Amino acid sequence: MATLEDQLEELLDQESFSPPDGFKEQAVVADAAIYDQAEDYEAFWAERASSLHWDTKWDQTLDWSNPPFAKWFVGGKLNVAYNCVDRHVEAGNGERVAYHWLGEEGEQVDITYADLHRDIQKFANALTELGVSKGDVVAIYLPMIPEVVVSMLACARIGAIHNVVFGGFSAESVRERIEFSEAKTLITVDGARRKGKTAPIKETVDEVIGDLVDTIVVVEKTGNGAPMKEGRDYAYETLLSKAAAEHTPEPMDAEDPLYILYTSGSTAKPKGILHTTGGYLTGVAYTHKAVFDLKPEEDVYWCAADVGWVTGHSYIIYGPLANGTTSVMWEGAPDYPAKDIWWEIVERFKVTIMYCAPTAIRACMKWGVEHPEKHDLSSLRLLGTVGEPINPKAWLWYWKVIGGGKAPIVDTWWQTETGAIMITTLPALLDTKPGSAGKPLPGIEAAVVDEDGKDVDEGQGYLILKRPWPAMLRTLYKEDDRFVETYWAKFGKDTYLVGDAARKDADGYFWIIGRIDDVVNVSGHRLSTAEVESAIVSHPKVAEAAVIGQADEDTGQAITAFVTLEGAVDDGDDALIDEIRERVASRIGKFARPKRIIWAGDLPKTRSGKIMRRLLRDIAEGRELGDVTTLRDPDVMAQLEGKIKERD
Ligand code: 6R9
Repeated sequence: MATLEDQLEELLDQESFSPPDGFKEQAVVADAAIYDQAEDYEAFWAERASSLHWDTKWDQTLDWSNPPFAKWFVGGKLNVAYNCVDRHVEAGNGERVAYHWLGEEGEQVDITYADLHRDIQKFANALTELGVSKGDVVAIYLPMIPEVVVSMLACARIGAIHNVVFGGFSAESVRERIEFSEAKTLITVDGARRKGKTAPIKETVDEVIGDLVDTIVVVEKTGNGAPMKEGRDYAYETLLSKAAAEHTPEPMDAEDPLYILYTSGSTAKPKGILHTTGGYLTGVAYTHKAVFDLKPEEDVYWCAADVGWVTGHSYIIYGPLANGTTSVMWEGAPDYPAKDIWWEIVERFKVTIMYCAPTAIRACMKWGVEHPEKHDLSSLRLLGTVGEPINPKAWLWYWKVIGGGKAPIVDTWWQTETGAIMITTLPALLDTKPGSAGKPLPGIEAAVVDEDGKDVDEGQGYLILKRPWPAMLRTLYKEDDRFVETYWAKFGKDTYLVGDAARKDADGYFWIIGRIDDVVNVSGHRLSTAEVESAIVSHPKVAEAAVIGQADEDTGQAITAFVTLEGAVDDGDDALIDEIRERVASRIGKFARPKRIIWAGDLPKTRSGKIMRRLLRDIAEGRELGDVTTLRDPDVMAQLEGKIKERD
């Protein structure tokens, strides 16, 4: 029998994959006419918005009279928390599980829509009592615990703007984001569990917070005796137990802010992406249902991201809840208590739809098939990825090993800024091509353009979005000028500059190449780091690779590849270097062959799993290392420096 490697190797030549038999017949979106119908995009989005509950209907679908400042569903009023929770309870679905929450030590809590309804109302009352009102910013710094859901929705219920900071960020970053957003209230936790240890979150926050906030609500989760300051700090449970049970949701204007989420830009200062109420909820509810082919009564959906990223906001919280979904929420890491925990979760809850990042898939590949093979994954019927381009080898592994070759993969391209998925394959309607995100969703117009903004029919260039869409960011919080300059200056005020390079193929499929700054120029040949990486990892012995353009006297830039090998093997030999270079030569061309290959035990990644190529460029070119504070594991850099010295 052919080994898995052989099978995957063979599949690498298969250009596209069709939905499995019978998929279309049962799909939520099964008629390709939707793409044409959505050409009248205002009417299309108005129809999607109608599936939400509006207290007052809008009088104008889109006001684009002052681009790039869009207003959607002008004059409409609605409440996000009401739409995500109350209306399901009122429809008789209160006993449906919203989240199967699983804690690191194996504790399971099934949280129903009625449970959420009860706690959110109480917490909304408690926040109001504490003086938080409509339009105030509330910072949330919580791990993956049920209280994070309640906190976000309680804010939405009273019209406060939440500013969630990913739990893996340092207290210093929290302070900075509180300062930028002028939040006066912080919701945090006494301690956060991670891989068997407890991090003293509250204590660390206290060290940097000074008198920046007036109020801190502390979820006493681990009982680690965190310090509480009289008159400023309040225990979440105590507040809840004292709060009145009923709360009337605040009817919000469609354009009232829902949240701010900070994300990195090309300068050091993070950008405060601002999302509003009606358009955002319309965008996430529709895409969640259509892209994941969601049947709320049957599916068990699991997005394995963290709520602190936009993926968590849109596809753990708002999209799924708006659709009345039953989700899984996992507190911990993918390799604790063991490397098969993800697959144990899939088996235990009979997960039908799974959504995660390519970096996680590559980690699982590296750990080996024995972990998923221990579990029954047959419930899975749809798989999704997000966050970075996925190389065909990881795609095929996900498809074959996890999906058993019967679950379509949706590779979803979008950004914090876009709020919702923009480019992907509607699973019943489009074939998938491993490595391509697919086509713009109905209602979305994307294009690849050249330096002058002219459409590139087939080829590569800047990825842009042409029409306003409901879930788009409205501005950068308190930085309107930066908003205009960053996204709308290069090609004009009706063309959103994504910041990614992409290629469009003859079938109109988009292949995301990577951030504009991840493009390498070798002897005048434009190359994407992702493209070269993909070629390198197609070698059976390679687990992961990061490619950078290193300044080179002869060729302008030359390619340096940091390569992690499969299994326990640490360093490769010269023969393997030749094989890898040959692979790249045969897949892309000789000019793309890495000049230097450096064996890396691990790669420097941000906490969201993005490889920090900037740091790799710094060490390859012998520069002082830039800021490493956002790395998941700062030690990786020291190890790599050692490796480079050894070689040079
Ligand atoms: C949702 C999210 C956005 C950037 C984006 C692009 C990269 C995201 C991708 C992808 C290729 C995909 N990206 N999804 N690249 N294929 N399916 O990740 O938001 O953290 O703001 O990152 O991530 O470069 O511009 P965010």
